[in-house]
Amino acid sequence: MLEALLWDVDGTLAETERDGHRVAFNLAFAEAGLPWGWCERRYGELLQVTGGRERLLADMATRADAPATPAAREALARRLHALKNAAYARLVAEDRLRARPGVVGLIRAARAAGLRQAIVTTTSRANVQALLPRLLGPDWANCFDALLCGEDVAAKKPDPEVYTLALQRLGLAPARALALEDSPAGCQAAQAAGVAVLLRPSAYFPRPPDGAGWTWDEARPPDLTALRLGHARHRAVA
Ligand code: XBP
Ligand code: MG
Repeated sequence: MLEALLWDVDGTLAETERDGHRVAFNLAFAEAGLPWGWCERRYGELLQVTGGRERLLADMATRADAPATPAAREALARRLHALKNAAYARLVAEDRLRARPGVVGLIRAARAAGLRQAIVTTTSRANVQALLPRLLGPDWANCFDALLCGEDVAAKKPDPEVYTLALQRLGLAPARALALEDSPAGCQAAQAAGVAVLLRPSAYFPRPPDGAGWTWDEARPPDLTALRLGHARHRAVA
C-alpha cells in the first residue's frame, strides 16, 4: 500500500536548474568579478555532478584560470556557492520560478488523503525554504512530515543516503513509498534505497533513463488513484 510521497525538488517541483540555479551561478560569477559564465548547454553537462559547490569544483578542474591549489579552489567554491544561493533566493522572490503543472494539486490532494510526504533533495535547505512558500503558500511546511536536504547527508544523489534517511524519519519500509524524480541520479538514488520512482522528465533530463520504469504522462497527469495503482505495479522490493 502507498503511504508516502517522497519529492525531489530541482527539476521535479519546478524548472529550478535551468531558470534558477544556473542563472544564479552566473550572477554570482559577475558579483565576484569573474569572467565566467555557464550557458544552458554547459550547465547541462555539469549537472552530472550533484551539489552546487561540487559542481563549481568540477568546473574549476577544467579551467586554466581557476585558483591553483585545492585549498584556494575550495575557498572560492564556498564563496561563490553562498553568493549563488543568495541570488537564487532573490530570483525566487521575484517570482521567476513557477511550480510545474500538476505538482501543487498533487501535494495538496496527497495531504488531504492522509498520505505522508517528505522533501528528499540534495539542494541546500535555504533554497528549499526560499522556494516552497512561493510554490505552495505560507503553510507549505504543513504538507510535509520531513525535510531532507544536502546538508543532511555525507553523500549526495545518486547515493541512496538521502532516501534511506527519509524512510528512517518516516519510519517506513521502502515498498510503502513512492519517489517523484526527474534526473537519472535521483532515480538511481531512490531505486538503490528500494523505493519505486515516478519519473517526470524535465528540461535537462527529457528522456527517462534505462530502467526508470514508470514515467509521468503529461497528457494524462496522475491523480491519487493513478498513483496508487501505478505504485502497486511498479513497487520496488527492498
Ligand atoms: C539538485 C542538485 C543541486 C542543485 C543546486 O538536487 O544537484 O545541486 O543544482 O543546489 P535535487 P545547491 O534534484 O536532488 O534537488 O547549490 O544548493 O547544492
Ligand atoms: Mg531533480
